Amino acid sequence: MLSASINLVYFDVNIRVEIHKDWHYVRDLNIFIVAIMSDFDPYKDRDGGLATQEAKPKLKRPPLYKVILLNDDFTPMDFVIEILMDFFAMSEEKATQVMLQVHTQGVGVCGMYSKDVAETKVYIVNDYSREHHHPLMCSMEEV
Ligand code: TYC
Repeated sequence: MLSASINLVYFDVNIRVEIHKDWHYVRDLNIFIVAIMSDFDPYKDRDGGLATQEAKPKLKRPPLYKVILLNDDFTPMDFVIEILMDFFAMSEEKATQVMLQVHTQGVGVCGMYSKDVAETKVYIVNDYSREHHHPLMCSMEEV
């Protein structure tokens, strides 16, 4: 059921007009504005009662990647802790926990990142380890 309201607006305006290069004010020009406001929505139900549903935008969050460290028998524990603190912003306590997790379980998670950031972390950790002649291996996995 439609409901409607009619608004009647009346006001006087002064309009400036140019006549023969002179500006004149035209007064008492009466203006009526009639606005009909209703709840009729021309975009609503234009399909004549057929049930339709708007397609939901298919937006997916970009996948996250776990950056992981692998255990080996040669890399010094202190070096692994330093890596976790410097490249993964961990406190010394947290870095020690993660290092021990890798040492005892074989693998541990350094953090979760977008693909680009994860790839960069893996690259800098492996590069830094190689530069220091340690066999520490860092890699990534999609979550
Ligand atoms: N297992 C190594 C050792 O006993 C320590 C270590 C921990 C190495 C974690 C790698 O990702 C690693 N010195």
